[in-house]
Amino acid sequence: MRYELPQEELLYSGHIGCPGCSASLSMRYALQALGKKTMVVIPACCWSTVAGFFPSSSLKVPILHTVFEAAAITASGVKKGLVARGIEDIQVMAWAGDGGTFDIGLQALSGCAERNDDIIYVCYDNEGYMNTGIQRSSATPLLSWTTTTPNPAFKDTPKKDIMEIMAAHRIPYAATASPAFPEDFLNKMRKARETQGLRFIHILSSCPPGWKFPSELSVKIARLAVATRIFPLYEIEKGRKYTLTVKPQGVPVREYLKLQGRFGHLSAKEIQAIQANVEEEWEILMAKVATSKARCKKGLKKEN
Ligand SMILES: Cc1ncc(C[n+]2csc(CCOP(=O)(O)OP(=O)(O)O)c2C)c(N)n1
Ligand code: SF4
Repeated sequence: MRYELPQEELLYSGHIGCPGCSASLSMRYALQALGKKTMVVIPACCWSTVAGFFPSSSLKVPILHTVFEAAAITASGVKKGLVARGIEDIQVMAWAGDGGTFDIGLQALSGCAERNDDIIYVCYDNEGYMNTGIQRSSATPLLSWTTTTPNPAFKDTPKKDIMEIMAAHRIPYAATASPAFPEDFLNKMRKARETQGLRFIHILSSCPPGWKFPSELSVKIARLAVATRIFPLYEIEKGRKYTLTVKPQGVPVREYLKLQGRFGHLSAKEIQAIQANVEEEWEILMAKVATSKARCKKGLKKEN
């Protein structure tokens, strides 16, 4: 069956995102799923510029720009303000980079998650502070080059597991998504739209200048992140029920790494170590999926 994307475009063409920017493709899909009745809150990040400068805009829905650390709580305030005025049918979506989510916005996000504030929070994760010149964030993968982890001092700690942090808050819905899998992406955004409370979507956003690859490879690299199991596509409901939504092919990780200049220095031994790490993380995730299935069968899911 051929999958048809919704016709309505809420992102104008001609915006100033780099060619091949996955974060921009993701915004297009997110708004196609959520529709016109959406307000977007954007902290400092690449998307502050891609959204355009007042009075121009690259979006056909309202945007509120906010400070770097406050995407979640600003979105929450906007939602509460709308509800106080009797306007209940607007989705408020925070749209932040990994720097604004994994690092500086985490406290506000944790507060909103603990209160179960009624917003959709999307982190487009390009694994670095790209807008200010490709500095490392806590989402930058192990052994990656950035301008603050230069040769030979590459990143020496692993990527922070933001999905587990969100799961620990027992929020109603969390999911990973990729613009290379539009059907899965749109299904998750629609599911988020139909859910109440804090919904968190983590999108891996391939970034040609930051990851050092030609822009025409962006979707291929995003697809390989899933196929290699570096970025599995799954959902977590109420912090307990894990569901894999796309079965990865299990392509060797070197196929993903070799296309990106930020990993160009890796030795065969280091690639092997990354492969071993990916396999271990995959086993842990699969164990959670299997446990969820067993719990659901036993009817224990009501405990949640
Ligand atoms: C408190 C504060 N510190 C630093 C900055 C400068 N700044 C603006 S955008 C940015 C990087 C944002 O990185 P990320 O959230 O990952 O988004 P990306 O640029 O990668 O899209 C930084 C450091 C700021 N605006 N406010
Ligand atoms: S630097 Fe990366 S995230 Fe920023 S606009 Fe360009 S491609 Fe997109």
